[in-house]
Amino acid sequence: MAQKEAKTKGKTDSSGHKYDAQSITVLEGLEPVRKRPGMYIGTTGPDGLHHLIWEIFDNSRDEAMGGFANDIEVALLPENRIRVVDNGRGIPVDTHRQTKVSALETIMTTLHAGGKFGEGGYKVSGGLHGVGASVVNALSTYARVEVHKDGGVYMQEYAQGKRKAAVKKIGSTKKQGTIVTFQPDPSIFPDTSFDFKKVVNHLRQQAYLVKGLRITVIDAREAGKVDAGDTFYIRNLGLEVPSMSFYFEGGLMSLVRFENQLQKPIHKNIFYVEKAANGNEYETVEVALQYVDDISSRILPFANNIYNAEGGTHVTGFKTTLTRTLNTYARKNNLVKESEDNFTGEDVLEGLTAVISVKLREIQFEGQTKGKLGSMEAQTMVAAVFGEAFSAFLEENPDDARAIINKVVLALKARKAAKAAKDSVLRKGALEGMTLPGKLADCQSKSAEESELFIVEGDSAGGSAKMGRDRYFQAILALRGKILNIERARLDRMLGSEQIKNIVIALGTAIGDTFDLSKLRYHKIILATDADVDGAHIRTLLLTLLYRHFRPIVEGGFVYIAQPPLYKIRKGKETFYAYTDAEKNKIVGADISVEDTIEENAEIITETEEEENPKKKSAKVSIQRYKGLGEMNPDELKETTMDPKNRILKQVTIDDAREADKVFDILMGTDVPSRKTFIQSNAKKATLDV
Ligand code: 1YM
Repeated sequence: MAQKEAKTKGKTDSSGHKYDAQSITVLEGLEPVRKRPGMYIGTTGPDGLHHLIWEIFDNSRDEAMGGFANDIEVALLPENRIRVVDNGRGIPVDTHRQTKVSALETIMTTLHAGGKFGEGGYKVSGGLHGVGASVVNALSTYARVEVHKDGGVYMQEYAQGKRKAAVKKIGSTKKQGTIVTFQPDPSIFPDTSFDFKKVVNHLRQQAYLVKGLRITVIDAREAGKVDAGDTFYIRNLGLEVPSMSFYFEGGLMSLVRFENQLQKPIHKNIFYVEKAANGNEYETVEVALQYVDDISSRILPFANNIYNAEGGTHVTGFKTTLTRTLNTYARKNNLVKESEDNFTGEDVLEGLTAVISVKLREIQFEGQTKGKLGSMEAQTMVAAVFGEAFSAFLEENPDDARAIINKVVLALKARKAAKAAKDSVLRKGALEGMTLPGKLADCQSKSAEESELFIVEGDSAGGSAKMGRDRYFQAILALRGKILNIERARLDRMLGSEQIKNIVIALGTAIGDTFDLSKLRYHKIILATDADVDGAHIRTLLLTLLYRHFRPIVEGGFVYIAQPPLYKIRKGKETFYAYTDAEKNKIVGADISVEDTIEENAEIITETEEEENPKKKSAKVSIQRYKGLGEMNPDELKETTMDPKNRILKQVTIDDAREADKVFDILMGTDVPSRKTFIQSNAKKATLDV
């Protein structure tokens, strides 16, 4: 049963910041977490699963931000276990006055327990952070905490959030720190397998946010049984497994440099400021920025080290201050004519890479996801700290300043020219024409909520899709692949292309200043391209188009990628479709290898007869690999890719689209070396796939 105790407002002890078990407040059992996991971690999908790591990691990171730790290791272990280690003070193990149990146990087994929220604490908190360990514990089949503190090693184990026994002293140590191991509960998470790349990307970002903190990520899942034994850091076991270590002296400045590594900076010095605001060392503003030769902008905002995908008050403060400061500087130094218009917010953003990180004691987010910062004081803090430092930067670095102003002036001119051009296009009615493109096989429903638009590569797949669709709610727009060759045309020029125009008209939202999300004609835009290099190019182009010109459609979650099967497998009388190689192997039986016998155009790749494989009963298996959507007949396409009952759709996130935008730049861009490596490494991948 959930046991609730009276909330005893945490009284800080006289020293003002030393916390012990007594400062923990508000206790509640963990049942609610297992009943409604979504309330605590957002979702039980991949994001929620990875959130478990972030929660434990955050406690280590907070310890580092307090100046008590500088070395964190996160290891992915066999059986989807995670092990997080830090060299901080170690979670307190002394006994709690109210509960008569150790602080460690309280933190691990009760909700809302945490000693970090009273006054005088060193840390800033993102709301739930620091209380997350119990949530992770509740959602794990197994968890174990080992604390090295004051010469002793203390240990406690748990199952589904319940302790197995009291905290035990299991040895002595010269080390100091905390080791948390946990195994997510498969009855809560449909898929408990972690994505190493996702973990690496998140932790790299965190390393930028905490200067001087070393973060190591290790993928030891393939290492056989990992017995850490007395080992504190797994990396000391000398396993031959993938691992990465991040350590950035430069903090956000390093992050801007990283973000710009494939870009061409237009000025040399990266602007950087880190300063306490309000004369309060717990409330800080940190900003780094650099302009590159590009039209899109990349702003990465963080509040208390939490990434805010939807921005918020800190971003507002930043943008208005950036615009004001650049206008003031340009006028003061006669870099623009007096008669010229002021730069707008849009002009000063072109080509900008900026990272904004604020730390606040009390933090408010809008919505549950922490995607948007709501704290009003962040706006004034950023305006004050950034405004002063950026003016000084411009004064002290006149070469950088001139390059930036020139770029912004160019953006202003381009904006005016584009507007004039668009106005004339609109006058000609090119986009407004009521007539939908002939290429579009529209659906009957007029309700956007239930309507879907399949953008299909190639006329032959388009034909199959038209025959296989449910014409009540599914519309088909077939693209002729070659014209969309992205190596040929720049995106801006492509807006003049017939094909792109068809997409724009089909979407119904118009483009640019007249864009109106409420006019979107389909709430599912489904990209169906082939699983080959050309298909990937076309998908990149479409995502880039959507990212640059229809971002709200992506942000609204209206864009999907169809996942056609890779193989059709006949096994006796049954037919299976496999969407991945792993699935194919599972269906076929792992002992049958077909890889070696693939022929370029062979439909049936292999047949395994009983004689060849006597151990297998009735192993007559035929495998057909689909090279493109056009190879499927209408029924197959309907059954596997279009019918909501069976199909798999991948929802495109803004991160996916941003990634595509980057890839597009590499494919199109002026940076020949990275284009070369990109194409080479992907060519390799492409041949591996076949
Ligand atoms: C691998 C996970 O949880 N490290 C960690 C957690 C704590 C401390 C140190 C800590 C904090 C404080 C004092 C304090 C936590 N302590 C608490 C509580 N690593 C990991 N390292 N002493 C140690 O906040 O003042 C919650 S988390 F509540 F006990 F203070």
